[in-house]
Amino acid sequence: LSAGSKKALLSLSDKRNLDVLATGLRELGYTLISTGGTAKALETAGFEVTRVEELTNFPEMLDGRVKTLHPAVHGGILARRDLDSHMDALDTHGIGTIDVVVVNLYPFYDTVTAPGGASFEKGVENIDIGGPAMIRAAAKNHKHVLVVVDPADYPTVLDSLQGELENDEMIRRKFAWKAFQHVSSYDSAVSEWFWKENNGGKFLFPSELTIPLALKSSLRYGENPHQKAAFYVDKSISEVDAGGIATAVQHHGKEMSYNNYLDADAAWNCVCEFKEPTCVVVKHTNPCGVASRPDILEAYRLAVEADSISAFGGIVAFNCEVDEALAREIREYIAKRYQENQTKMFYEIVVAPKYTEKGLQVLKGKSKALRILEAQPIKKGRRSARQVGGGWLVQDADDLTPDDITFRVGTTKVPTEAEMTDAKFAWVCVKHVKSNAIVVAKDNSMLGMGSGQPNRIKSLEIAIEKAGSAVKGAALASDAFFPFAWNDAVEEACKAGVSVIVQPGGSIRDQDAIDCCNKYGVAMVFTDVRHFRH
Ligand code: 93A
Repeated sequence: LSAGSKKALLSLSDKRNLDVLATGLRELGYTLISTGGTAKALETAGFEVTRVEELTNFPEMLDGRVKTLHPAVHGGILARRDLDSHMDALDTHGIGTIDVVVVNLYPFYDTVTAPGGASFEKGVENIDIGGPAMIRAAAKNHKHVLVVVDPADYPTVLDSLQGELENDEMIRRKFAWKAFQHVSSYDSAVSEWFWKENNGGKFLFPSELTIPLALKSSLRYGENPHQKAAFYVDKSISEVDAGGIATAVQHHGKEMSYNNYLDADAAWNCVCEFKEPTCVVVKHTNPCGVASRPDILEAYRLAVEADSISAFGGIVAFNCEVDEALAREIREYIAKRYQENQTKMFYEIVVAPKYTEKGLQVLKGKSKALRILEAQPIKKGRRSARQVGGGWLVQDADDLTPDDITFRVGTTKVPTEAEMTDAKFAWVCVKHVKSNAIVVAKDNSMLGMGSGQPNRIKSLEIAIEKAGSAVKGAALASDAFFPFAWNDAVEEACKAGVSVIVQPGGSIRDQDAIDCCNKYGVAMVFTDVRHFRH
């Protein structure tokens, strides 16, 4: 092992993106040092590797329980390069410095949560000891050693190892912070698992209502400037798999605020419901425009037009790539309402799963402010938590989609195929609107919505008013049942001219609602599932 060359120690259970990392490190002149499995994977991929055993002059022993727990490894990581006494000690013992440490840990979560479960012994065997020791050592000595725990960071890491970034202490501190977080959430999962096992309980994590949290960032302030705030991420699923707004990459724009995160989350969760190319516009956590079209440009225009006044200053989400044409449309589109004074639309955030290079460039444009997020769909089976005075309410996320439920026709009039499609579209939208929620939709576009009113009929009136003349022949969805029909919400919807109403049912007056629809020749479809969003 040549004394002069820079060295990177790689010990990885999750070997994703290993070739990207190894290629980059080799190009930068690093010698690769690895533990057994990682070394084998590197050799198979054609890389030259030094095995840890060659450093320690010790074989990996005790079935791998002792691989890297050795002064030749930990001395090489922990030595202060700025202290002669440390460097002399390395010399005396023939130990070389290690400059980059890339480790991810035994898959403890995945093992103990695997379908069918795992034995206690198997859980114990998957508690990583040597990995966290190296991560903590490298993070402690971050001034001299770059520590990496997340395969998603490899491209950034490679950038940070060259040019003027190479010795940027703040970058190194950021990686060290992430490393300590990684180890601490790993250990809290282990301790929680022991607690459950000791108490005879099954470790149901992550479907059980336990959320291990790790600080992601502090925020400038909370909902209002006088409230301090921070953002914590749910560590129950590895960061690479988690998806959702917490793991979104911000390509551009002002720092994300507390309210930005809330709104971006609402927009992203809603747009991810749709399979067709879809655009969702959100204002204050409520979707005010939703449209699906094969042509995403058209979907975008329709989503904005649905309520162009509210769209101003809103969040725009897409479930498909933003290319140059779409980016131009986002920047240039002037909604009808603003045509007179030629005001362009202004948005707080654009969020999408992907951007072309040109698309990003156009979106960045002249505006420094626009926040551009790249997010991945959130995994099903997560939990949501809300705070109440002195405690937290935790529940499974509302993951139900139209594919999971049966749409049961209750009226004489059976909806046409197109009307049923409209009903389902409205039903998906209404799930994302605050209760009491009413949505009017047609042809895969939301035409109007009423949200957050303490009185269902008020929400309905607002939705119908927003839809205007387009309400005729449209579908109307209600997040919960109608307590009254005659002279109330159902009759008002019928009189407004909707063709189909979709609702969960379950009221003692469901029959009134059906009778009322029958009188007006409107179809009523029951879902037997409620979508409250309080
Ligand atoms: O069993 S350990 O706790 N003892 C160790 O000394 C040790 N050193 C690295 N686990 C240890 N590791 C872990 O092995 C790493 O954290 C990594 O997850 C894994 C990589 O092993 P391999 O390269 O053989 O696949």
